[in-house]
Order: sequence, then structure tokens, then C-alpha cells
Amino acid sequence: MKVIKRKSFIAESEAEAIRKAKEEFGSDVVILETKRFKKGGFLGLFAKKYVEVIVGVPEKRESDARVEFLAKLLSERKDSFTPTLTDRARRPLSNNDRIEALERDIKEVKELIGIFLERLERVEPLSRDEKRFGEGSRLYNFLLEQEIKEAYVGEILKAFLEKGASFKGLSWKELRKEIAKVVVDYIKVSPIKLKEGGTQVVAFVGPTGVGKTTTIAKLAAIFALFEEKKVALVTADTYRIAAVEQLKTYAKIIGIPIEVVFTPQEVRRAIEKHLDAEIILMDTAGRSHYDSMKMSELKSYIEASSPDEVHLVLSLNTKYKDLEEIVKRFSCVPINKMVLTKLDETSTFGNILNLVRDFSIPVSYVTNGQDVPKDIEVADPYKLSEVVLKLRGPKGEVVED
Ligand SMILES: Nc1nc2c(ncn2[C@@H]2O[C@H](COP(=O)(O)OP(=O)(O)OP(=O)(O)O)[C@@H](O)[C@H]2O)c(=O)[nH]1
Ligand SMILES: [Mg+2]
Repeated sequence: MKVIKRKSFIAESEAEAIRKAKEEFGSDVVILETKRFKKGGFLGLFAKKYVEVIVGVPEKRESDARVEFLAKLLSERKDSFTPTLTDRARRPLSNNDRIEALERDIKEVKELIGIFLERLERVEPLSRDEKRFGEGSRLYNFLLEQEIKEAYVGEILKAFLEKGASFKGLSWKELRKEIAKVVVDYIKVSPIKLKEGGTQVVAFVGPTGVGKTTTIAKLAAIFALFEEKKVALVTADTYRIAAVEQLKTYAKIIGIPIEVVFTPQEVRRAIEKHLDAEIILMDTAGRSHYDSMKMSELKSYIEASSPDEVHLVLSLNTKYKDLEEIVKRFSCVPINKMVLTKLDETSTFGNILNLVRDFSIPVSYVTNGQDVPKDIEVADPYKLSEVVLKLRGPKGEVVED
């Protein structure tokens, strides 16, 4: 054992001196020498007895540091790794259940320890701080910087390690590619599905200014001009005159019909008028999700049109707390897909992952600019996971390091 520091502690008893030493250096200190002596008094009388203990601080072994790191990781991540433990703890259990649950928990913990020990064995030899865990630590911080929720960062790393993967020997880019392969499983997508011989009615809802009308114009152009489908537009976005004109202009350029409706009853009639279309795209006025009057008005429009799909349009340049609140409030209508807009106006894409994990709503399209019809893409889980990992830019272009 190598001692890296020595220090002397003086007290009235040996136990007291050792206590002081442990307080300063932790319980690993080793006693190197003990000396007793007297001090004070008069002519050798009444002198007080003292003990000097010289302790040594041993160098931390690599394995100790690893175990310490492991314990820290396990305690920090315990909620995200083993959510079932807390769920189970909530309901009353019979004795048999308890034993079974305990056995399961022990197995889980053993597995986790196994994974981490194996993983720690493979990392660079421990040196100092940041460098200690090589690219693993860099990756952990990088994922947090992308504003992925901490619990999901834990989940991703756990899934990566469970695949038997290692951080060692991979370049920073290769490592992110491997992580993208894990993230891809979380990103569910579902573009508009057209019916065989019927009309697919698709409504778009969302907060003000997120890009609903622009997205509809892009989709209308793609379906009508590129896919040669019969398209009709219905707009209930009559809150602003300019909004109606905006969509009318696009309809005229594309060469498709548009109905402007002012009441829920009119929506039904407008849809029935265009049942020969293969797809009807319906625009709605942007609503502040905190305005409950406007939200219930939106609900009656949606109920009246009974759409096959309702896409919630969300701008990715919104902070996650607000996105969460928007999804919750807009859930008063039956949302089944999400359009993510303005990817070109943000620099972190972790919210894509947070949204799909928190709400299990698939992404239909992503938009990345103002140009109609160019700046829209069908959501692709592989591309999106690479966007999250910064291997691709917001327009899907491969990023060269
Ligand atoms: N940078 C960028 N701008 C976009 C994108 N999509 C839409 N916009 C712009 O965002 C602004 C608002 O777009 P609209 O389509 O009018 O938004 P909306 O949701 O219909 O707005 P309201 O009807 O007022 O609720 C316009 O200036 C669009 O050009 C996008 O993907 N990227
Ligand atoms: Mg609009």
C-alpha cells in the first residue's frame, strides 16, 4: 500500500486523535505511529498526558474509485433505471409477492452492477476528473446539453450498455452514431395515410404562430402537385383576415379548392361538399392554450369535422415546460400525430425525444424553413435520431466534423 500523505494528530486519548484523523481524511487512514508524552505541570508534577498519532492516507486504488463511481451512478440513476421498484412499493403486497418482488429487485440490481462493472473495466485507466471516464462522461454531458431529460439520458446509456457496447475504441462521431441507433427506437413516426377510395380528413391544431397554415400549404402542394392527389382545403382560421388570404393565395397557386368556414356547422357542410377529394386539409386558428373559451371553440370545430387525423403542430423553438403544457391542454381534442416545426430556429433537438417519450404521440412531419413547399420532410426516425445527436443538421444534411 502506498501512503500519499502523513499527518500527526495530538489529543488527550488515542481514540480522540484517531477520530480527528478520520474526520479529516475519511475512514481509510492507517495508523503509522503512536507516541505518548506529558506536557505542562510543575517540576514534573501535574503534567497532562497526551497521545500523538501519526496517520498515513493511502493512495486510492483504481478499483475503489470505480466502486465509488458505480455506487454514485446507481444511487443517482436509481429512479430512471428501476421505475418498477417505486411502482411496486405503492401497492400492498402479500408475503409471497414481497419475496418475489425482492428477488426481482435484487436480480435487477445485480444485473445493473454487472453491466456497470463490465463497462468500467473497459474504460480508459482512471486518471482525473473529466478524463476519468473517457468519452462516456463527455457523452453524458453532451446528451444533457441537447436538453434531453436526465431520466432519458440514463435510459439511453443503460440501453447502450445493455447491448454489450463499450465507449472504448470509438471516435466521438462513431459513439454518437451508436447512441443514435438506441435513440431511433424511441422515435415513432406516422405520416398522413390516405384511404383507398375515400376521403382522409386531416385537421391541424396548435398554438399561435407555430406554422400551421404554412405546413398545410406545403402539404397541399406536395399532395396535389407531386403526388397528383385530389386535395381540398378548409379553413376555420378566420381570426385574422390575412390568415384567410394567406391560404387562399396558396390554394390559387396550387390550383385546389378552399372553403372558408365561420361556424362548426359550416365545417361539416364544407367537408361534405368535397368528399370527392382524396385528402381534405383543415386549418384552424392558433389558440392560446391558456384561453379555455377558445379551446372549447376549437373542440366544437374538431367534433363537427370528425377528422380521421388531428395533427398538433408544435414549434421546436419552444422551451420544454411550455411544450409539455401545450400538449396537455390541446389533448382536449383527440390528438394523434405531431408536426414539429422550425427545426431551423433552434440549436438543440432533445425535445423531439422528450416529446415522443413523454406523450407517445408519433411525429408526422418536420419543417425546417419558411419556403413552401420545399421546407418540409416526412418524419424519419433514423434522420431524426441523428439530428438529436447532431450528426445531421435541421435540414437533414449530414454534418461533417
Ligand atoms: N423558420 C421557420 N419559419 C416557419 C416555419 N414554419 C412556419 N414558419 C413561419 O412562421 C410564421 C407563422 O407561420 P403560420 O403558418 O402563419 O403559423 P400559424 O400557426 O398558422 O399561425 P396562426 O394561424 O396565427 O396561429 C410565418 O412567418 C412562417 O413563414 C419553419 O419551419 N421555419
Ligand atoms: Mg394560421
